[in-house]
Amino acid sequence: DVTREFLQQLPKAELHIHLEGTLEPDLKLKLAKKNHINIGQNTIEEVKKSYQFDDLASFLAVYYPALAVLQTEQDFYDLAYAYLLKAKDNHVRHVELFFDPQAHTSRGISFETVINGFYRATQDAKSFGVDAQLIMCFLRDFSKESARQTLLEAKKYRDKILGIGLDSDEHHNPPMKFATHFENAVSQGYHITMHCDIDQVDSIDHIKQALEVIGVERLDHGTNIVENSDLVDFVNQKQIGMTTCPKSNSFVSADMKGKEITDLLAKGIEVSVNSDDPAYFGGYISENYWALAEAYDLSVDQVVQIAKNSFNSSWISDQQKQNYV
Ligand code: ES4
Ligand code: ZN
Repeated sequence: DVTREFLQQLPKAELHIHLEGTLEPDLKLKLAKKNHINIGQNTIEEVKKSYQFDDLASFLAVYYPALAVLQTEQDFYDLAYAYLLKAKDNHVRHVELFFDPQAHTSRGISFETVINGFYRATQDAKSFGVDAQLIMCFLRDFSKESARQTLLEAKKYRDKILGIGLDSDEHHNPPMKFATHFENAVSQGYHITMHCDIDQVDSIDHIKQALEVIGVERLDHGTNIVENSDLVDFVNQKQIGMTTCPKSNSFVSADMKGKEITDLLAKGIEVSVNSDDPAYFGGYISENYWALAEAYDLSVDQVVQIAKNSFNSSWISDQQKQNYV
């Protein structure tokens, strides 16, 4: 039977998690105090009470301002290191971590401070068996010019960044806004992926742009493809990985989209299960597997397939994949 324990011990890859979304209330308060930043709350209970959101926009309005507590390279290190210990606990063998440099450079923190802190933590995680890589995301509600500058700044750290993604507020910010930057990223040898969040006003259009024009290798969320059988066929044939996040879905919409996730899985699509912003959405990766498995009565074969998909759609080398699948 599929139990919480089984899911925790199952070796997994995590492909959709935002480092900024792993900032737990206790570290948030600790950093606020150290850096003399007033975040409006003084206790863990107050911080948790401020987590009131029911859609993407209301979530992001809570999420981004609080990042002000991150100031020094050590702060970024501590944030990533705390997550990587949790990854180890969850038997995550390989993780591809999103980070949002513009959420920090826009408030006067240097790109160098951010990347050096995060990268050093990924190197230290090797000692306890977690292989960690970084995916730099553009904030899609920022300008094209800001994204261009961010990609330029990343050049100096090319060997420390595995891929480029796109996140934040999707409404009125279609993939095509950043098409030239993704083309540039591919020419620099980065892998590419992007968020196509659930139930957006223009979900199908955005997914088409991401898949057919920009040529992403994965879709983050993207479950609205179920509305369009041509897109389902496309994703299946091209083996596009889909990184789904059940607990996140439950927060920003009415349900975890388990029907969509299990339908796509049954069709043979490389669906994985991930935690998105676990400090905000109530659980790390094993809890996301459990939420889906419990609600949809998944079999051992199904959850093992999801874990295999997570390695297969990851950007580790084919040789490294042999160790896991
Ligand atoms: C995010 Cl749930 C979600 N959607 C888009 N961008 C994000 N960044 C962090 N969490
Ligand atoms: Zn996400």
